[in-house]
Amino acid sequence: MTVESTAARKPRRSSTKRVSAKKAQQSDPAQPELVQLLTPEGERVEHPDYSIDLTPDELLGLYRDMVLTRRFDAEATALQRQGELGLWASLLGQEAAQIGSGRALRDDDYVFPTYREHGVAWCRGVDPTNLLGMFRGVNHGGWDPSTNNFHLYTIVIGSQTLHATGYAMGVAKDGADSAVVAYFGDGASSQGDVAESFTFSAVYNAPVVFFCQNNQWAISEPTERQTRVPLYQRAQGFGFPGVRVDGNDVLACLAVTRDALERARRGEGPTLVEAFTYRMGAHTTSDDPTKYRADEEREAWEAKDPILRMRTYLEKAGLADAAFFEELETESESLGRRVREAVRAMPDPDQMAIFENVYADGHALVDEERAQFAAYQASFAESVEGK
Ligand SMILES: Cc1ncc(C[n+]2csc(CCOP(=O)(O)OP(=O)(O)O)c2C)c(N)n1
Ligand SMILES: [Mg+2]
Repeated sequence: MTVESTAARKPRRSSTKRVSAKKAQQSDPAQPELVQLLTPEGERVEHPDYSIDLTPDELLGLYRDMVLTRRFDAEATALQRQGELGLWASLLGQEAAQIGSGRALRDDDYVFPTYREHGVAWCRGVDPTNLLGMFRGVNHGGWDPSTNNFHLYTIVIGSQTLHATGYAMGVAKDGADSAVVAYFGDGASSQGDVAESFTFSAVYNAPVVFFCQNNQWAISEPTERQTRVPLYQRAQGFGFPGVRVDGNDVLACLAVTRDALERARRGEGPTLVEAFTYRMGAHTTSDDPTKYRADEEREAWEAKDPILRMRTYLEKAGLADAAFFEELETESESLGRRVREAVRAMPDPDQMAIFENVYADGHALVDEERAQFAAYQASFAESVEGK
């Protein structure tokens, strides 16, 4: 397939429920390109190109996923403040983007995350306690990527988009119909690696979905320092479709990601999804956002909270009663307790273990460094004995 044949084609979902573009309620006239199925007020709206039809249990499940992910994230932030973790990168505010896209995946799909994809990890079945070892400094990752098709967290900004592209090219060569998702941020979109992965995936028609969480900030740099055009429009120049979705709307994120994954499975190549969202907390626990952004901005986004709007919708639709929310609260608290206890019980690693798994086989430089470190450690024992 040529690049031209995939160029700027807007993905469409075959659905009997589709309503005409004119009839569709556009809840945010200021952003007509934003795909939305649930307004900030919790009102269900239709979109001409994307529809979704979920059972009550599936809707409750999405809400539960978001609540438990937020609870886990809050516990991790508290554990860092108590000195139990060295660092934490909170996903606060991005629950809908991650749960919506994460629940669109099939088991055989493969995910390449950044360091903030705790909600996607949850959807992949990675035990949350396993995410914390790296942030406590007791291991290099904490889970086997092949068990849940969820790669290790990647700190080198944008590099995972290249890994995802290469992996997706391999999937296509195998003749499989699974797809790959590369998560990255608005700041990462300025990296050369991301531009290269866009080019390669387009010309090789790789089954990859580029899922950009535009949370408006790259540490202290706002999105206007990354781009002059809306990020989703970048895809057009590379010859594949881009779509901007309300990243605080779990239903729209699910529908749009599903559509992009199906497109990839059909052999129609990559899609860029820009989930328009907001980082409600600090970049990491080492950051103080009050130094560079106004409180009013955060307050405006609080009104668009992804969990609150889903709760309003569930209540209004009569899908959840007080007992449901109470049970979930109890479940959240026990998750928090389990995570806290698991982190505190994590054993310190053998100090020499840091040299393991650097390379698959032996390496002269690593051997040299291991020997130097062993001698350094031994020097303490000698000086204690010599006294
Ligand atoms: C190649 C590289 N350059 C710089 C950094 C330092 N750094 C860590 S996070 C970050 C900002 C990333 O912003 P964005 O892509 O928007 O993701 P977010 O943290 O907002 O989720 C930077 C510059 C890094 N980790 N890797
Ligand atoms: Mg960002």
